[in-house]
Amino acid sequence: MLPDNPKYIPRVCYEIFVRSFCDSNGDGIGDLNGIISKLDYLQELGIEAIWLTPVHPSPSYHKYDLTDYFDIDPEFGTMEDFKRLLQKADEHDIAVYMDLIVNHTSTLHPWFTEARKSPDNLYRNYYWWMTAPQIEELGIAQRQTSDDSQEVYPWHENMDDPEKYYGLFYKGMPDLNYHSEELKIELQKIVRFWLNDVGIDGFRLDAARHIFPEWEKEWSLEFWKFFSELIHETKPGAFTVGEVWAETEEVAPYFRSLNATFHFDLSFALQRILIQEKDENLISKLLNSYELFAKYNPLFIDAIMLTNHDQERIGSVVGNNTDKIKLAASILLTLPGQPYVYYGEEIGMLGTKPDPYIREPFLWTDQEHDPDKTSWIQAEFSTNQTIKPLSEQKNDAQSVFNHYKSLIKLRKAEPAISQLIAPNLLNIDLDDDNLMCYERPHADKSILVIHNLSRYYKIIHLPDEKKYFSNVLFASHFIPAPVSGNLEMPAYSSIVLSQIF
Ligand SMILES: [Ca+2]
Ligand SMILES: [Ca+2]
Repeated sequence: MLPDNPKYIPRVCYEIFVRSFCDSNGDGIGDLNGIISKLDYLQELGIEAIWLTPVHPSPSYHKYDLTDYFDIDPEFGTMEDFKRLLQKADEHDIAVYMDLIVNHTSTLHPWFTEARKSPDNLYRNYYWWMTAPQIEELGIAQRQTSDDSQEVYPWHENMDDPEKYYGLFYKGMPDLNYHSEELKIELQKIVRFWLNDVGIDGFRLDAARHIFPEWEKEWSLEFWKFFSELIHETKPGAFTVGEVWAETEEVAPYFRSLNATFHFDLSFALQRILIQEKDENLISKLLNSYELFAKYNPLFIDAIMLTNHDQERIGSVVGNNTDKIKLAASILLTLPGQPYVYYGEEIGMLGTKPDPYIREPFLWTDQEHDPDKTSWIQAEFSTNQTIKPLSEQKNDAQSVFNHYKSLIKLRKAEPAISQLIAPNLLNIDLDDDNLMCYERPHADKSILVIHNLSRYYKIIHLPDEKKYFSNVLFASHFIPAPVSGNLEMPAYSSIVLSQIF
């Protein structure tokens, strides 16, 4: 069964790393009331849905290793705060998607503290256990690292237990085993609780391709079928967006059961294009991926992003070049799909790994002791010396913030750009690798987009059959309207054109 078509699909989304976004109570840690206080800001930016990184009780700063599926970590607030966030977000026409981690728990989750006690414990089969000879026989003692896990030895010792447990990401995150019918019943309770009792709008699904381990990979797709049916029974139209961190071919089958999946291949392609300042047939590759996705689900939604909380920030990828930071946004926000802006991208925040430094405090103002600013970590990359805070950018028409805001406004105003189902996209070849040009055809009003990816000044000659695109809807720099199809474009500039009616 295909997932239910959501009743309303947000056109521009925003990922919030909760700990770093906004602090409401002076402890230096971002929290739910902090997010509530910034809903006006998010609405001004044009955001229609927020994805919150995990909010459940957890011993870590990132909280991807949870100890309780039914509560809120006290560092972030209370269940009452969470419900108020949902209500206030709704008043701002912003949907809320919660990160749901079904692949693993913390070793401190009561299921695991029970399971590790003995092989005949009632919770033992919630996790994966094997003896060393069994692991050897299956040849699964070691694995190749992947973009989403650096773990080479996924089997971990449990004190003097003859069996080891499986933890794909690291020893503090034991993988759950959905061969257990009891565990599936627990999952049903979790999903019903958050969708119906609490009332969230959807889930971002963590580590979706790893639900079953590598030697039983085919079961992961079965699991999501079960999950999709569970959503259908619980709250039809609740939104699901999966983290399937893999190549497009491997991602596509997940559309059978999920509304959307994140497009990692596109994210890395965009980064390469920006670094190399050259196109690599991106539009043709995208069209191929759409064809593949549609085979599994004609209503597929391509969840697109420049980067997320697991990737180096786009500002650093492009060497903190403001023009290229804007160019990245111009491409993302004019391509088909459902864009996810990673918090801070809209002010050009920087950061490279290790992970905490791609998750630094949002810079709201230039006050040294801004009460909204989180301080759980000393920022190395995004400081008042390197980044203009939001308060300054708001008053600067040329700022990265106003660039994002204008593009999001344009996207929402133009159905050709924001069309989500059945992506409308045509490659226009301008015969120059430094340029990228595409059309977003639409019955009422088609749009033509051109980017100069390079440091060179370019004069562009539109093909004869596209010369009627002469009305400038948006330009990143001052770009005169094309005269008989000829157009001047400075370095790293973008222009969005329509017909003159
Ligand atoms: Ca706080
Ligand atoms: Ca797993």
